[in-house]
Amino acid sequence: MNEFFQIFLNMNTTMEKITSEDLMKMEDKHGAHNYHPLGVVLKRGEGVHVWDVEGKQYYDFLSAYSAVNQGHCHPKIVGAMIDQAKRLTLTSRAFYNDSLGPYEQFVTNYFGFDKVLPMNTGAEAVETAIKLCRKWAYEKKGIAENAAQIIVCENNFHGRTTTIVSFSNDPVANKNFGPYTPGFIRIPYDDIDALEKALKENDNVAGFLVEPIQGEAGVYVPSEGYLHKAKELCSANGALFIADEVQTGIARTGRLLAVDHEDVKPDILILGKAISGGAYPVSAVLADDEIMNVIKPGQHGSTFGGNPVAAKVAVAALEVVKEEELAENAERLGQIFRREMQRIIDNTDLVVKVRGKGLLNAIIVNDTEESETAWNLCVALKENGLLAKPTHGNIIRFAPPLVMTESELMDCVRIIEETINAFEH
Ligand code: IF1
Repeated sequence: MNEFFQIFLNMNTTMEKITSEDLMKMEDKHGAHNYHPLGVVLKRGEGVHVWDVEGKQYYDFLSAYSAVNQGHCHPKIVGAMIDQAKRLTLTSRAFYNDSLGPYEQFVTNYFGFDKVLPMNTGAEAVETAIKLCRKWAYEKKGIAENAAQIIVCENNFHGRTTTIVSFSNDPVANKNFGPYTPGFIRIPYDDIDALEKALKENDNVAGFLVEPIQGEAGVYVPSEGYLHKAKELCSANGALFIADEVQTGIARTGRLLAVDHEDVKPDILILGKAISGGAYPVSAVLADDEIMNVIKPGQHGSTFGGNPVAAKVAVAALEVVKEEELAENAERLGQIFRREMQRIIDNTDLVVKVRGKGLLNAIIVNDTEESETAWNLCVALKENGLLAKPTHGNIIRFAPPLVMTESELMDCVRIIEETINAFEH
């Protein structure tokens, strides 16, 4: 037998013996400790399910933070990726490629904007929106150079770059990462008076950057009418309304976009995560010509942004959302889920509240933010075959893939109920 083949065989047999424990140790030893994962090592995914190294099956109730809305390894999305990967993966934007134009036409029609600026990650798209907003403010609104301000909200989460963590008020996210980028005004979320005051009291406001539902803050849904009024105030004061729909977008909350619940069209729309169904890092910034045309050649870009694989994957992922009516399913199953959680809450003192929209929901555990109760409950849920992650010590986010069926959802409700009832705290 060929020597190399023999080595390959040996490698394969050793690989097969590797346990979850070994793999966790490997990450702990060789990887930076910038995460604290739940103790499960996943090896395979299909639809609403994932399997660990030992073959145990779980329902995924995180969906990679709402990136896998279309379900794990959706055959249409993976198929599009493989086909394109075999033909052409990257040209850079120094040349045209035959996938980008069709994608740009498709995605702008899909969301109703003149133009798209393609990027890769959510944070990059947020950075792009900030740059676009500032440039628009200087060139169209006539704000003095370097004076533009962008209003943001308390407890925001928009990503991890230096500028984005500069306007976060979470010390975990920004302590010792200074000096911070200036030019941001932070106001309370879901407070329309605070927004009006900030717009009136500052002459140099370029825009208002907001999450339609605050994800990291604990799935905080603003009062009805907030987004609508916020957009009106922005328009009246000549400030751009910038919606970060990286997490809430693409059917997650029961509509294509979370702003659709209030018939709001953002001036700048930021998308990421599920625009690729979790198959590939794809993000996008959408705006009409009047805004987008302030960016000229050389002023912004990315080696991978708008690459042919990303373009094909995004078209397939967005087609799946419509073909499989994922927004409608999220809306319907979300109602059932919150009703069932409320029924459980009525019969336990461990959980006090459920909130959310569509299939972006959270339960609030009866303990302090500093407690480990939510974490321990997630460990118990994992043992019972359902994966979720706490946000803060007393909040658990529940965000399954949107391809879930009603009977699967009821099976998950049963797991959650049994876990809560058996949980000692
Ligand atoms: C991590 C949370 C979710 C986002 C919004 C931009 C980005 C995100 C509204 C940046 C990213 C993530 C990233 C993930 C944890 C996570 C998250 F818990 F922090 F809040 F989804 F729930 N805008 N959200 O939510 O996108 O650059 O990551 O592609 O591990 O940090 P990215």
